[in-house]
Amino acid sequence: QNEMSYLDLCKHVLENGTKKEDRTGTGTYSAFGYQMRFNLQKGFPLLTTKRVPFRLIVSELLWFIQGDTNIRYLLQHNNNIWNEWAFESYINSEEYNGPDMSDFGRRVQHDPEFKKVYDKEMSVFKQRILEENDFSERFGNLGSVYGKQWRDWKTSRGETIDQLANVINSIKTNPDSRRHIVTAWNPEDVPSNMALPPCHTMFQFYVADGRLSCQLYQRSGDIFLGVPFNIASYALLTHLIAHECNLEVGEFIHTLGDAHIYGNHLDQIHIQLKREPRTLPELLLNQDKSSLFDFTIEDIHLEGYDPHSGIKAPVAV
Ligand code: DHF
Ligand code: TMP
Repeated sequence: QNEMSYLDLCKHVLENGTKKEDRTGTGTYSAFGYQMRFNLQKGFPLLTTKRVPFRLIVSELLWFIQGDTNIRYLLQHNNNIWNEWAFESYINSEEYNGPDMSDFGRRVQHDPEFKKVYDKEMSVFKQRILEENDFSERFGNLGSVYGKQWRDWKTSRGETIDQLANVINSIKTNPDSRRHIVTAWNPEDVPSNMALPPCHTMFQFYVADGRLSCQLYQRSGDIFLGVPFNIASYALLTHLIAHECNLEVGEFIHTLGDAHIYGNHLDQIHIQLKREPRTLPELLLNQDKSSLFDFTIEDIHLEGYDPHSGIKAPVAV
C-alpha cells in the first residue's frame, strides 16, 4: 500500500532520527537521506491517515505552473500556506511601522495576547495584498521561488529559460532521454533573492513502457506538514504532464535530504501512526483539456477521498 511508505518514513525518523537544532529555533528529530516510492497506478497518493486539503495543493501547483511568485493569487483562492514568508519580508521593511512582530512564528504559539495583535496585522496585510496593486507588487512577491525558476530562469546572457515547457517538449520528442530535468536551485539567487530557498530542489522525469515517472530530490522535508503536500503536488504534476504527453502514469519517487519531524509535531505524528490507512482516492482530469498550461482548478477532481480527520500543527517560520 502506497501510504505505508510515508508512515514508514515517520517511524524511521522517530526510531533513528538525531535530535537537531534548526534555523527556526523549534528543534527537530532528523535523518539524512530517505526514499519513498508511490505507484501512481494504485491510487492518488493523498494521505488518508489525516485529511490533507487537496484544494490548497491544486492552487499552489497551478500557481507554480503559471510562473507566479506573488501570494495574491493564492489569497484569491483562499490559500494561506505562504502568508508567513511574505509577511516576514514586509515587517522587516522600512514601510512597516506597526507593533513589534519580530520572531512572530514562535511568539504566536506561546503568547495569546501577542497572537491577537499578530492576527490583526496579518489580516490587514492580506487585505492590502488583495486590494492594493502596488502594495501587492512590493510585498506579495516571494522572490525567485519555484514559479520563477520553472518558467522564467534568468541566464547570465539576459535570456530566460522555460524549463517546464522544455521538459514537456523533450518528453514528447525524445522520451528515452536521461535529461528530463527541472531545477529550482539557482545558486545565484540563494539565499538573498528569495523568501525561502527552494525545498524541492530538482526533479526528473523518466519514460518506460508508455508510463511517465517522476523523481524529486527534496533537500529539506517537514515530515508532518510539508511532505504530505509535496507528495500530492508532484503526483498531480506527473499526472498532468502524462496527460499532455499521452502517457500513462508510472511512479513518483520521493528522495529526501534532511527529513525531519519538528519537536512540536510529535503528538500529532503519534496520533496519525495509530490510524489505519484507507483506500486511496482517484484523480479525475478534465479530458477536454490537453496542455498543462491550460488547466484550471475546476479541471481537477478527486473521487473517493475518505480520510481520517485533520490534525492541526503549528508551522515553523
Ligand atoms: N516551513 C516549514 N517549517 N514547513 C513547511 O512545511 C513549509 N511549507 C511551506 C513553506 N514553509 C514551510 C509551503 N507549504 C502548510 C502546508 C504546506 C506548506 C505550508 C503550510 C500547512 O500549514 N498545512 C496545514 C493546513 C493549512 C491550512 O489549512 O491552511 C496542514 O495541516 O496540512
Ligand atoms: P529550511 O530552509 O531551513 O530547510 O526550512 C524550510 C522548512 O520548510 C523545512 O522544515 C522544510 C519545510 N518545507 C517542506 O517540507 N516542504 C516545502 O514544500 C517547503 C516549501 C518547505
